[in-house]
Amino acid sequence: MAFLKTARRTALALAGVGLSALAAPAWAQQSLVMYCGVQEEWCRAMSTAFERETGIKVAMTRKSAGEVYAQVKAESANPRGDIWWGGTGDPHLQAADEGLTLEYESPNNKDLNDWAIRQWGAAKGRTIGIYSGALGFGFNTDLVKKKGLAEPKCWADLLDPKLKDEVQVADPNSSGTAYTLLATMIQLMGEQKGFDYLKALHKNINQYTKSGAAPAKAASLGETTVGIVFIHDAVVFAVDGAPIKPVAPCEGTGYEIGSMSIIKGARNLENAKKFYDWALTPAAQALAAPAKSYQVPSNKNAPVPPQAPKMSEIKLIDYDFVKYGSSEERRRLLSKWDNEVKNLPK
Ligand code: S7P
Repeated sequence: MAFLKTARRTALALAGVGLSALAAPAWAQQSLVMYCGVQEEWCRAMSTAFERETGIKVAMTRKSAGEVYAQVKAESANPRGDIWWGGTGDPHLQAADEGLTLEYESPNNKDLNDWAIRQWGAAKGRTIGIYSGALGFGFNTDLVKKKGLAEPKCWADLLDPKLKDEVQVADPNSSGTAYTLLATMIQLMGEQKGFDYLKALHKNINQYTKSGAAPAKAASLGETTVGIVFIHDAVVFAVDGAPIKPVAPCEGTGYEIGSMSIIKGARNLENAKKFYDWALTPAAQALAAPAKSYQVPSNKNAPVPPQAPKMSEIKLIDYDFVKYGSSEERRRLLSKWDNEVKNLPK
């Protein structure tokens, strides 16, 4: 009897294995879970084009860079995402540092700009540069005129008491843009003076938003006078005719290397690699500009959108991606910002 029961259980188990073995690969071949860190329109353009070309169904979610990092970390025991595409490089580097993402060398690496490959080297192959863009701000030209203010040109100008409650930026915990601001100020001025700057700026901040690009939209709509954003995010609204002027600050500024990583434990690993290789091609990178995203692409043969701010004309700092993307440093600076800046009375 006992033998019969065991035999029946084994037969059922084998049947189960047989079914799932048949079903799983067919399903897996057709899907990809993508965590997307850029603007919704570009995320959609990428997932739709990839689906069309490969027949692989993409389940895409858009989130800010720090939020995707937090999600990938929270899910690390049971990963749900396959590919993390876009968003500032620092959280990708932090994830690489913590072993949350996978080492991969694409055959398309050979066509990429040096800065994209340096990002890959810094992450020991666990992330790659897909675009770059400089940090700055955009101001509403109508409001500046109406308030009788001089046009802001420098980071120092944003501390003007006349701009009290007139500057908007995101929260660096959720936003890669705002973390880039934090790391930029420290690299420009040193840690003490950088934090002093952020504390003084706090007096003029009307809101710390969740998403990094939101202050550009608010400035274009006249909901804030100044929005600190990546310059290309302000250009989007200027190109559309909104009264916003993008500025590359006179003291110099930091920049991002927008990145892509394969999530460790990806259930659809082969599809993630397919997406990764495809996302590095000139054709895939050319999808940015029609989706109103004006970053500089990492593939040397991809067209640079004419609207993209000219990196060679901007005074860029020598941004230390390894240091500011390291797990320890990013965690330390975010907690210092929470303790010393965010909750300061105004
Ligand atoms: O809008 C495009 C872009 O600025 O968004 C990414 C970035 O992570 C901003 O979003 P969050 O600040 O909300 O994280 C940039 O990589 C990209 O250039």
